[in-house]
Amino acid sequence: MEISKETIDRISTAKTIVFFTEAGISAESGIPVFRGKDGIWNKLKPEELANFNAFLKNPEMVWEWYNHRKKIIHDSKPNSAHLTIAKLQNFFQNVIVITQNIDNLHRRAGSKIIYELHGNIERNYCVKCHTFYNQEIDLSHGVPKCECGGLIRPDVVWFGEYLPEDQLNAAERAAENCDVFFIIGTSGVVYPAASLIYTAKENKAYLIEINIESTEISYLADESLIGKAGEILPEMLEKIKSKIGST
Ligand code: BV8
Ligand code: ZN
Repeated sequence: MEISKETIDRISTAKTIVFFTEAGISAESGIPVFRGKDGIWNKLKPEELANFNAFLKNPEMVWEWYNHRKKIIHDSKPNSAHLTIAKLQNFFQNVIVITQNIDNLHRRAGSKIIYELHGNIERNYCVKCHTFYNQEIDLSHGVPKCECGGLIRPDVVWFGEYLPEDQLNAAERAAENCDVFFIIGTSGVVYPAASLIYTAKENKAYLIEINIESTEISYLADESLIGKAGEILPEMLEKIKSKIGST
């Protein structure tokens, strides 16, 4: 993979590096992405699944979908892309992950600073009293209910719902104050998360896109690397290590 000298220089001299990641970074862990030929949403539309009204109308179907995804995630492992991002913490002052993924793979890979913009599939809460239920959800007795009688839902952000303010504000600050901003495995169409790319650009960060194809935001990147994140990132780490002379 041809990575420009400018890119290696910019990374090697960076103090703060942000990794903005999406479904594509988890594809090599066996977790299906949303769009594209085998995307989850080919079968069902997002509005039928990832939104609160769909949940109220048919909580069984929505829970079936999330439990299906939980099983896939439970059996998956962080791939070399997640692991390389975690390793980079040993070489740079600040390595920050901003993810739209709900699969917890960055945390399992060892990343320390992670802003989860769209929640986390391993957490659940009662829609009525907001009590958290983070043990495995058993669907054998129908839709899980709280002691107060309220429905229990996954702690993920659905379409039409606000992102967690603390995570979004922290992500904004990171995008405003970083030297290098990686955009990995996203089609860049879901907002307000995608607006962080423009924030990083305005802050004069060096933007590096890693994707298996070019996207709507490729024009913003200072370098667009076409290929699998799990292959490009480990190769990039080797080039950086030889550049900064660490063993
Ligand atoms: C909201 C959690 C305020 C649930 C998800 C402008 C401003 C604000 C809002 C909007 C706006 N325009 C439209 C909206 C509404 C909406 C939106 O953005 N719609 C889109 C579809 C146009 N946004 C919202 O509703 C957000 N909330 O705005 O609140 C508000 C409140 C009330 C009223 C009005 C406004 C909430 C959005 C969050 C939805 N929740 N996930 C769950 O996961 O179940 S979104 C979900 O879909 C993901 O989190 C992700 O964000 C998105 C999918 O995107 P991608 O990850 O990019 O997936 P995709 O398959 O498209 O792409 C994968 C990429 O990887 C591809 O490019 C592929 O080439 C690449 N790839 C594949 N393999 C690899 C690879 N790359 C590298 N290596 C590989 N191996
Ligand atoms: Zn309750």
